[in-house]
Amino acid sequence: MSERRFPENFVWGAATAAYQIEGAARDDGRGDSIWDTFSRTPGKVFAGHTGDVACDHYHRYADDVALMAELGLAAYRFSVAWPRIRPDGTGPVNPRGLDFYDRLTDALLDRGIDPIITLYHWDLPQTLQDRGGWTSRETAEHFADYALAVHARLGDRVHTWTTLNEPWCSAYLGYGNGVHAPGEQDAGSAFRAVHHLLLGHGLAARALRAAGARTIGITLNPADVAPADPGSAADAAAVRLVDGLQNRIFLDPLTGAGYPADVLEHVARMVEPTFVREGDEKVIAAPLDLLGINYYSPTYVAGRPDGAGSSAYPGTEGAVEFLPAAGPVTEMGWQIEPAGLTRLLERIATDYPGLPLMITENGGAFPDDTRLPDGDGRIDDADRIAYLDGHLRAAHEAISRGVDLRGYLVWSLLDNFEWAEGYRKRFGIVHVDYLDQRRTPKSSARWYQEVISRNGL
Ligand code: PNW
Repeated sequence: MSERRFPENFVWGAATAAYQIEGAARDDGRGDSIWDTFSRTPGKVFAGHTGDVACDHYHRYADDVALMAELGLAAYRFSVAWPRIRPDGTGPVNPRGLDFYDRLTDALLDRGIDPIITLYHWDLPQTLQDRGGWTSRETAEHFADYALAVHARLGDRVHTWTTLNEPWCSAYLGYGNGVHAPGEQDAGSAFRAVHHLLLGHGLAARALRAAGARTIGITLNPADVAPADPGSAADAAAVRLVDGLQNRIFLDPLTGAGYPADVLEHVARMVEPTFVREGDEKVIAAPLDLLGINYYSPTYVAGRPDGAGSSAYPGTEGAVEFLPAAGPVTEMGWQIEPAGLTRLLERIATDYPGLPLMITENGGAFPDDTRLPDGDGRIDDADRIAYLDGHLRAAHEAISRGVDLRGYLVWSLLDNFEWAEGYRKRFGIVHVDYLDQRRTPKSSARWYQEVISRNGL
């Protein structure tokens, strides 16, 4: 196979999220988040797993940073836990919570690793949920205040700030189908949440800019949506609908075009969109320096005029069918199709020109738990290497077609708390033994180390 080199200064890194790795759920004045409440509610998370201990990264961050340095990472994307910074969501800042991220930031910089902060990776303070959470407009304002508090402490050293991780998941899985915290199931709530998340992003981006932040972005999980049957008009309509509800509902307002008319029409069938106030779209369109893209799998849809489909999208019940994966899948059941990443990157670069892109998550869960370290401590995750290799080739292909792709962050550095799946799904390039917290780099970590050192495949 021919060699593929990445552009000079291409950023190689790894990503995690606070609730998935930190543990220390009650340390140093941290308040509860909606994920604490949700995971402690029987029946919500596989086998009753919680993030109480997770990878104990809160206490082991120094070793984890040493591991990142060993792998040669240039950047590390982590999230800040809002309930550590403002345990009640709105009240006084908890300096001990900020101290942790201060130590982590310094440890990274000491090793020459660039910190990329995500301000919200799904752990809303429970007290704010008690007041409506993201269905409530005030949450957007509190989010901007919280963002400023983090920036005030870390802004002298951290230069890349992303506001939200995957607001699609927060809104549709959290408030629409209830698979994620806070577990609400209401289409209207899901759309209120979309708007207030975007508004929170815009208010935070504006505040961060005024405070001097250099690079401001947001991470989405846009989908490469394709029809089951390219010749079917019903499938084409389903593609348009899902593209609207997953991609354009976020990307259009973020880039200044406002909400798409067809999407607003769909929303209005479930809830009167009076929560969209005059001037909001201008706030949401705050200038972006970076768009983070999380990609795992392609999306194939079919229209079901008979109403017999099944769908996670609020208000599409019955009208859309998501096709079961064809071909190889990861342990999540997600279809493996690297070409979908090329298509997605090209589409975004074409329809939303001028936005620097970064792959802020890509990776796969594979059944490593059946391959615990053997005598010589090796975990040969050849399937993960094949997945990553294929997607890096796909990313390289997009670059060669002119896409302004600045970096790639693998999901994830460590095996961790995979939300509703608990610890049974492992995405790490580093194995975590949850009994003794031992870290063991898998073969994929060594492979990635090689890729980084050669800046190519
Ligand atoms: C993303 N879906 O989550 C998150 O950003 C990570 O925290 C997570 O661990 C990773 O991907 C792997 O799941 C998603 O159901 C969760 O479509 C669910 C979906 C998509 C993304």
